Amino acid sequence: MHRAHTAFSLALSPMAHRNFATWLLKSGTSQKLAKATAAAAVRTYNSAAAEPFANGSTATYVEEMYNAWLRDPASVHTSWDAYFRSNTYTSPPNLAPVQANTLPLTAFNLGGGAVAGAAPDSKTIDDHLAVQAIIRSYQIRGHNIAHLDPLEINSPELPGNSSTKTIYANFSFGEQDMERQFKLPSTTFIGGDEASLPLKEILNRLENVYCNKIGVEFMFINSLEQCNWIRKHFETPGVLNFSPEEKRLILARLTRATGFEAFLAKKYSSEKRFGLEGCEIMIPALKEIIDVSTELGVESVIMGMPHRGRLNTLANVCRKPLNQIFTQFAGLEAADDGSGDVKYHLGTYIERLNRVTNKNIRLAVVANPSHLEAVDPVVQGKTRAEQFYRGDQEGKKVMSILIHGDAAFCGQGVVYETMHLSDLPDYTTHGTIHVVANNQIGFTTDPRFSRSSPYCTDVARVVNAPIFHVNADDPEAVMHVCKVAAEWRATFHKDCVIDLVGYRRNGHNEIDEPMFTQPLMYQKIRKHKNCLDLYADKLIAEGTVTGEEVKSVAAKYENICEEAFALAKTETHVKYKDWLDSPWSGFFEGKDPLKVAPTGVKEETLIHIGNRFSMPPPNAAEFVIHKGLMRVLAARKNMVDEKVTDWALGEAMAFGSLLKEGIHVRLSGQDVERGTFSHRHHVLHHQLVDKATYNSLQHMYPDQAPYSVSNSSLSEYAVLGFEHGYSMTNPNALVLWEAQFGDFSNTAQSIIDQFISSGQSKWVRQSGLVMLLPHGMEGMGPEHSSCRVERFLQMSSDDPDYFPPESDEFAVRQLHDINWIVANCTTPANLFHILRRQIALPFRKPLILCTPKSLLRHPEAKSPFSEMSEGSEFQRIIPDNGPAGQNPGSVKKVVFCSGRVYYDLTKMRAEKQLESDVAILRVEQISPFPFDLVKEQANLYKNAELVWAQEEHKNQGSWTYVQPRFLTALNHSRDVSQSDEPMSFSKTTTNTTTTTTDHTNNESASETESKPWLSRMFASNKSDGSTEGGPATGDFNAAKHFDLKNVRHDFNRPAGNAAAPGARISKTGRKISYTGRAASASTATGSKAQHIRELNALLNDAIST
Ligand SMILES: Cc1ncc(C[n+]2csc(CCOP(=O)(O)OP(=O)(O)O)c2C)c(N)n1
Ligand SMILES: [Mg+2]
Repeated sequence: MHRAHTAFSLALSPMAHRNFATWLLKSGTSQKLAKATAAAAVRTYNSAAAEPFANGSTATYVEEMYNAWLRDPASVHTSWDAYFRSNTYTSPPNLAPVQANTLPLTAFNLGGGAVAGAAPDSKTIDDHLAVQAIIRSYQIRGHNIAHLDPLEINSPELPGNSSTKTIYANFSFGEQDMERQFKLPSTTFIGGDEASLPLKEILNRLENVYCNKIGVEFMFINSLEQCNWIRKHFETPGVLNFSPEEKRLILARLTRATGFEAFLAKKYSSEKRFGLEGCEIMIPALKEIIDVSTELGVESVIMGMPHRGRLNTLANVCRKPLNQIFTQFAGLEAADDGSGDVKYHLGTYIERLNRVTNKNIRLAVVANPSHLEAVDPVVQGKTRAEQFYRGDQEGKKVMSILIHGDAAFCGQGVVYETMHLSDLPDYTTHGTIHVVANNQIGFTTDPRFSRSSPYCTDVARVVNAPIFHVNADDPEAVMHVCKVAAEWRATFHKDCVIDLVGYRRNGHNEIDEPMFTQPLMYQKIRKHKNCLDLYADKLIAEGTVTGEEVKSVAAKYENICEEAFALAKTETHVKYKDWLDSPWSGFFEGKDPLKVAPTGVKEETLIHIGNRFSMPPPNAAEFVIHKGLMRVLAARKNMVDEKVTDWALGEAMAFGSLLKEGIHVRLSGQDVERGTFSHRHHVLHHQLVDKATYNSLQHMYPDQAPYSVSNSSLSEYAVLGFEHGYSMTNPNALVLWEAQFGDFSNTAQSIIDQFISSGQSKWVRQSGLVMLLPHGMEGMGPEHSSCRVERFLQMSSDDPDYFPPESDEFAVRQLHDINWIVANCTTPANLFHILRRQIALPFRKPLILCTPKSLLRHPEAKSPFSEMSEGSEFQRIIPDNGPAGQNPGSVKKVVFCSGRVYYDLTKMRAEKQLESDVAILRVEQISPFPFDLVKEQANLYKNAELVWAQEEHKNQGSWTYVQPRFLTALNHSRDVSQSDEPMSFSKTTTNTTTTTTDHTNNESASETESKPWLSRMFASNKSDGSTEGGPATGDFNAAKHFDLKNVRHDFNRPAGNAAAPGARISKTGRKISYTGRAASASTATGSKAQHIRELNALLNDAIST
């Protein structure tokens, strides 16, 4: 199209006019060709470009001509010029034949009346070109008219008519031409061993291949090799022939898929299960993909999928024990901790023998939230990690399959973002097979209102993935497509899409009424036989199976279900662990669950890493480094000599020491290799040689673990999800994602909310992922300032009113119990320790780390090696070590703060010469809140006023999180509780006996009974004295007491003066006041002057006594 347009827009040269005036005036192609051949007869040129049209028979040659003509129309033979001007030529270069077609032109004479060996007449050439164009037209547009829709709502009325119109409207062949023999071009495989076929047969075969139940969309692919591969796999005669055994296997699998849904419908008629009815073929389809892939060497398949057909997939693809699945319907109490999740979200991991290939296979279905498609990048990250740990560099052993709903696949942007990772060196999983369970509806909305693209799969075109549309009512067509998809992936290691076009027999879920919104569609569906019956009828009719066999296979499966159902009834509890998608075998076993390994390292290790990190590549003489970087390296070396570290060096020390200990480190995000703020420089670039780089952290020790640092695509959602998935695979790795600026992390909010903050609670799955979020109000305007730490803190699950029992294990116990860690470190040493602590912990928790911008180069934000060497550790609170700290009794004011504002505060304190009067304490680990240390410090400064100072606005930053926790810490007691359960990581629990997701007031008595928290709320006061002023510390469970009196008290408690800075007065009189900016809708002001004015005001307020 583009080419044609270019051709037309070229101005005709006068020369061209002279030579081709007659040509252009005539309309028929044969006339044009006649002229062209005539011209060829009288002119001879040496160069290829000067050769006439009729001599050029290879596509590459034609392409050459075309390019030459584009550059200068006069440079080619006049006949070529005329041909290109006629706009007949549209073929892109990728569609030229693979090998040179050396066919002499005389070969076109195939009994069309011409004398053998003689030059063909122009009509013969013309007709052959027309046939070629028709073949190509089928390949390009056949899918548009293929019979893809089982309901025939969107199918063409008559294939003949449609083909004529869509495929070859521009070419006219009559009945008399149908028996004519045509030479087949090398761009088609329909002939098999035949070099030529009668036109009728050509059209028949093309019609069958491209316009029947399969629609292949592939001609947009930029690779000729790939296009030919696809043509071959669909066009070769006989590809759709199945043996009777294969047919029986398909039937058996379809029977199970259908039987499973029917069994659930019978036993749990009022339960939501998001059945697959209308697209049951997806189960045999997945099995076929797995069979073929296993045969081709794959040993592990990681799948991501939404609600639809999930239980069926677990049962019949993964072969998860049916009784475990049925137990999920029983509404049993969980045997393990956590909130759990609904049954159609849970993950699984199974290792089993593939009976078809007789090879062992591992299948994982990754747990996923309701948020459609959010699991896609997570699956990719997990797959990538598994490939990495197995040394599977080409994805031959581990692969991913992503299953999508039609509406979500085209509607959710993360699909596009994930697709764009597919070919990036550090993110590729070497080909994903996407399967769309296309039921032609999303909830109540049909495609006419839910997408602007013709297909729901068009997003895949951007990465040149072939798309195989197939009618889900034709099991054999589906199996063929799946086989090709698996072979495609194994051959090219690129994504491809299977679009299973089916329908949805019921409503969105089994309780929904679809006739409300899609009456006509559902009238059709009601009359439509299901796929199993259609296929069984077909196989019976052709004699492959008998009716009795069909019935007996179905009955056998029903028996299996009944047995499992009986077994499920004997279960008393569900176990979330049975649903774990990423077991870490050996990680937890034999470990003291509360013992943290030391994070300090030998000084010589620091020196070694520091020296390596500041060295140019070993072949420095040839490797030309930028002068500015030479200075950076020299400055690093100076620091190492002086035994101090800045931020970048501290981070490198953490990475380097972990790598030394065999811990794989992976840092990913936008521009992380250099670092947004040009401070990191992990990858040195040869200034003269493209792609020649050096990464010193990969060369610290000969036996170190691998280090990978990767600039990512400009996506937060997909890349954060990817790294989360990566972190799930192996606990012995430090996986970090860095936001360019912290605020951009909100485009990945679903990953944060649905996976990172709540994954452990919902799916008993841990992750030690680190999110590095540049944060700090530095006058850069509303964006680029705040990572919105308040949001992360709001999702922290430590109870503000509960002071856990004090013991030596206080800190680690808190970490163990919380959902994630939120910190804002002010020193490189603390950064070093907190990163190392991620691995030193005997469990894994995500770490949300606010990171600095200006502090990266701040002369005071440096740490001596002594703070990182053996015996040192992470400091949750950094006390005041100056004059105030040394003489706490006389301190008038204690300023608690977190993050970079500390340096502004100390500067202001020095300016005011209040070093002895004002103590400044840094809360480095904000969550879980260091109750014990806050209490200890507050007690130390007995007479001082306590202030929380923050640079963020009052409704932002840490204030709303720390305020109630300060009160609890200062009183050293539990204040007033709203719940007798500790706070939870995930919003609701899903086990039907413990909670409800329906927040209506229609609580029946039985509901009250089934919800302990609710019944306790209305129970009589059974106070054991642990309410107001109750036990300061003690047993966690005892301290969870709760009664109505407390609730009332809490509801009625004055909320404090929100407008004025300050003050919730605690019961013992100790209070913490707020100093800082007023609440605001925006994160920062756009004006630098205003920023400075506000900052000065808050510093003054905070420091003045
Ligand atoms: C991000 C997101 N938005 C909205 C929803 C609510 N929702 C659940 S299923 C559904 C329809 C999905 O349609 P489709 O992708 O075609 O899958 P189907 O249910 O038809 O299998 C919607 C809108 C959701 N789960 N996730
Ligand atoms: Mg749908």
